[in-house]
Amino acid sequence: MFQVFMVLLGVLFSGHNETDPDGDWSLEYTVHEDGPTTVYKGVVRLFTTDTTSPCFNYCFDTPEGVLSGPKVSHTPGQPVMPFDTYTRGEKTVDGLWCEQFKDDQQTPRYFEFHVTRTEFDGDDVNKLLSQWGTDGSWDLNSDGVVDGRDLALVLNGWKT
Ligand SMILES: [Ca+2]
Repeated sequence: MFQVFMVLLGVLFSGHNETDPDGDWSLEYTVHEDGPTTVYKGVVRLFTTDTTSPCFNYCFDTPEGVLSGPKVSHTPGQPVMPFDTYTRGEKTVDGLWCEQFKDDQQTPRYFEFHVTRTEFDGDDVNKLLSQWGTDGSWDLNSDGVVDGRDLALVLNGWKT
């Protein structure tokens, strides 16, 4: 029973730990579903074990959809990706961060990005209606309320 619970928990809220084979970086992040949106949140650390100019480069696998970020941040609605660059592919997000270290310091960088589906079905309408009038996860156009405008977006993205 406990194992079943842990498996379920793993599906709903999965934690990931990755390290670079060369020891340049470590990456910890979680992935969870919030309505039509998948939320990726974590931290990257660079290390100077073997080099004074370590590089982080990692490709996240994601669903198809629109890339965005948390509503509350320095740049509301935009991905929080404090790296040198990041690239959105069809089903990936690729981050790159290189740093020159004078000594053995390491400054962690925290990131968060969201991927929101653009294809919907009947189940989604029910979920949207259950959040009607709130500022829930089905506020697809990010105007602060789940209403007819969001329903229109769901109908626009109807899976055929
Ligand atoms: Ca809305």
